Amino acid sequence: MTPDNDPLTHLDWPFMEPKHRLLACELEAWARDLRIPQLEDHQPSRETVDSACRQLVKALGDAGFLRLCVDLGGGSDSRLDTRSICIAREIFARHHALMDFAFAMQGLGSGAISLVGTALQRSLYLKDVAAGKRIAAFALSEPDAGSDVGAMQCTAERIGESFVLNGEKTWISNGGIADFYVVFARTPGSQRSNGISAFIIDAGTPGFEVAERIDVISPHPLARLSFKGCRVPEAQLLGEEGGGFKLAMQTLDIFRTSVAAAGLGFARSAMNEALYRANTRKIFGSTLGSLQLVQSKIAQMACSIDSSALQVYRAAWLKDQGKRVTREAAMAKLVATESAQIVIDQAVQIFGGEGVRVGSKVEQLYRDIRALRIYEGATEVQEVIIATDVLRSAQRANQASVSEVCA
Ligand code: COS
Repeated sequence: MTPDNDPLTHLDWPFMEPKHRLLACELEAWARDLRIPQLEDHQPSRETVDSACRQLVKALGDAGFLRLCVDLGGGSDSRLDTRSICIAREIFARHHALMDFAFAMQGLGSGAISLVGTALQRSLYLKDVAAGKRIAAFALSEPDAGSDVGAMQCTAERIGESFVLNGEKTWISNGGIADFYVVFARTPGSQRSNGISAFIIDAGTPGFEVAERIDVISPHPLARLSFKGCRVPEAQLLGEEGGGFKLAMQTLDIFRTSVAAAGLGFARSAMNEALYRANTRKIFGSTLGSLQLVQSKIAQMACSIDSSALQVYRAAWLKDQGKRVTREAAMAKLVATESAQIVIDQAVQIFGGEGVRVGSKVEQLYRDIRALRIYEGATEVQEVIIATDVLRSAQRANQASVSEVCA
């Protein structure tokens, strides 16, 4: 990384507190010094990726950083400091996509337990997740229910004091290496967002199996899961029976902003690479950076990065004030991931042929960013969420004039 583009200046913005700068410096030093040889492999096998993730989770747990995304306290989401989660994801993503992944999935996978877990569930699962001793996964999507969560078909039928699950989940991050999965399933016969409940299902529970491992362009553990007569005791029900849809949305409200932060981290990494290239590559008797067409790209990239950072930390700060941030989190995710894709593409362009060489940093980033525009709510879903909220606010505003609001 070049020293001329300080990626921590935004920590002086009023969204932040002194503790955030301290945290960022600690995370930065840790991420820089961590040595996991498998992370250097540019075309890793599935086994290499699994092993790297396990080591990362353990290292993050040993360092105490997983406590940032796991609420060991009393069950209110306000205990999770969203700005700290975002700072961590931004820094980790700038160093390595899998470092960010390992951190984020411990948070997302256990997020619903942090929000509504009973004292017993919290003590059985959260401590180990925070210590990096158990790997967590969030199982919401299905083959025919990705963006449209309400179309979910996986069922959970209550039989006495147990629930029996039947169906499938897919695109489940950490699938195959997780020790437990937070699985969403519906009461047979229920419709749309009604009747969906959440369950904690341990790996190895009879009737549950990892049906298929899925390989993707930015490798990380991912799988399709199958449930056939999978019986779990009532004690594994998470939150209220039928409260699963809102619980999933509330979990996503916290972590969507952090996906935006990861996009920001990838963009910063691409920017650093592009700046180094622009300042050192000789062309037409000078450097690449002296060409105005390259300067135009650098200017656009710098604007995009600052715009994304503003959106990310506005949403994170609002969440930390205890506000509902459905709209702001969706805006941050949309802006930061879409613009990171463009920033990285521009960096590849600045590198020319070297930018598409397998194993170059910008080539890796080009693959790493793509999924962020799809997972935890595709860009199009964020647009629906934002537009619905804006339209609703406009209807409310029709009833209250601006002068009334300002009075
Ligand atoms: N927090 C709390 N409650 C929420 C909520 C949120 N963020 N979003 C929706 N709800 C509530 C609504 O208020 C509504 O409650 P009532 O029935 O009491 O009125 C209920 O949940 C249903 O909401 P809605 O009608 O908006 O649901 P839709 O079926 O129209 O779906 C979208 C809404 C598209 C936003 C939802 O399906 C979604 O987020 N999809 C993307 C899913 C996703 O991110 N998948 C990736 C999986 S993880 S990799």
